[in-house]
Amino acid sequence: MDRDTIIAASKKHNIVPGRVYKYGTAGFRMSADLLDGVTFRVGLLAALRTRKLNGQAIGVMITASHNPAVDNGVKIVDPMGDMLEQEWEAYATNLVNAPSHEELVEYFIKLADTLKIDLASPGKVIAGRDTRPSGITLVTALADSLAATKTTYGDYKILTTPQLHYLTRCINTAGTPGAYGEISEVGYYNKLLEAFYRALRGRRVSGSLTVDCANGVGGPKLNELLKRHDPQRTGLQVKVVNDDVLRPEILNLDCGADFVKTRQRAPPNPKPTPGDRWCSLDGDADRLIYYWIDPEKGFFMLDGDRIATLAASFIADLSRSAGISNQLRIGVIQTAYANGASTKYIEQHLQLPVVCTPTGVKHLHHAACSFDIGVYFEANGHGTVLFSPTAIQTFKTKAPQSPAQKDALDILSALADLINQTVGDAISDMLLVEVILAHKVWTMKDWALRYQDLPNRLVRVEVGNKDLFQTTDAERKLSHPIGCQDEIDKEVKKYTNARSFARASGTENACRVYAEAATRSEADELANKVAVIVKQYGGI
Ligand code: G16
Repeated sequence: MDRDTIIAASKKHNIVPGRVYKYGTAGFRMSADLLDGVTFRVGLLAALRTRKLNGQAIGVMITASHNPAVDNGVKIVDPMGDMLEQEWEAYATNLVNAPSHEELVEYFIKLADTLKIDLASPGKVIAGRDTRPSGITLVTALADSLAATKTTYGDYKILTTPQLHYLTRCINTAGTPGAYGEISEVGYYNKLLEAFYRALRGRRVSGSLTVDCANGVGGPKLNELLKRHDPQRTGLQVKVVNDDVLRPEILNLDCGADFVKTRQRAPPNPKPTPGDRWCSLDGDADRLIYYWIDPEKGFFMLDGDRIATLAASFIADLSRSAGISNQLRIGVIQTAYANGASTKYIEQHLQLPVVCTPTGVKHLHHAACSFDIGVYFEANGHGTVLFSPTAIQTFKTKAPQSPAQKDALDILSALADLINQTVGDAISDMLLVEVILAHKVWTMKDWALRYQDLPNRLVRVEVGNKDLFQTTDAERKLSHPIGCQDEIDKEVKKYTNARSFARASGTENACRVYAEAATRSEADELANKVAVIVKQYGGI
């Protein structure tokens, strides 16, 4: 690797000075015009990471997911399709903040030396991007840095985030007993559909499903899947809406999973008809929210908590029917945003353990790995179910004692293929929900009636300096600014069954405040009061 070649390439991709860049919850995410140099430098980190891991392929995804169309972002995917190892986030931050091209290369070489990376060894990186036009230029910055570091590079062009995670794992497991699937986008659709047919085991989906794709990459990709789907075999009738990717400015605009979750209402266009089953994906198709308009009570949302409880109850029932419930530990992972009623339902009704982690799927994913079957979902609809190698082996090798046991074991096996094992995947999760509703013969109302959510409110608060807000206890409490938590606690005490917390967003320049309470007006009032406190403590 030649120092001068890297410096020359870096000079074509300057960092915007006077800013501090941080590898956050979802990598680097900001206004797209600040990202050229950042993406080049992320390429340098990926070039090191692949060599540190003996040339295994590393993924780089260019997306700003639920954020506005003018933003973009870049994040790194590790070989098994999980998020970049935490220790390396700090290296990414240091590389990106190097003040000059020369210091950048100094740090790059020093890092290789400290981590005992042989820069002459081969490396491989693959990339994908969402439909944002800025992604095209950012991919060029990435390609330049991989060329300068003599790293093999594969550009998979437009993909959903979970598809890039899938491909990364497929490449690194090809030819091994853990081979994850065919290394292509078509391979992804075929794997999902084949598992969907198997998981249904002859049950039929009833009623149509309308999918709001946030005018993002999920639209064209869902259409690709549907081209290959045989509705005669499953009964699933899908209507795709908000799938216009030709007008980039309407991405996530008044539609998509983040809009539905935060506004607690359906997208204004097109208007759902009462009784219909709807769901929304987000801008890069890794989040999923279901909803319907109850003809009597109006809009009703089934968010990540509801998907988690649905999946956990179905899988726990299946493992009992399969006679393996005492062999496998099932757990549910949530964050502080989980509705208190869902946690209570999981612990008391489903009798399953719940673990609370900080926001960010990397934290939930990690905690889920400590169970044989780990169901993890953030309330915003981002999540999946992880099956350990022991669990998968058990489904395949347990000798069934009855046709009912065989049925349950086969469905569990199919679920392990249907559910994306690398990261939350809205398209895969949607097929999972459809399978469960078909097996349970449930309408949206049946699903909604399992428990009653505590009314809640999420508020975004712009502050002078969000970094002043430091949390503890899985983000349920603020340790800094000193005094802020005491004031929040004082307010919470004034309401029935109330809970509230504040934290700095890892993807936006703002703080988030969550509040829940016994009634809608109390939840709204508490959220607004805590927002005022956060604003006061947030600096100028
Ligand atoms: C990303 C992360 C999620 C997180 C969300 C919001 O989602 O992957 O784990 O919940 O951001 O994070 P924050 O509240 O820190 O801004 P996405 O879908 O935007 O990539």
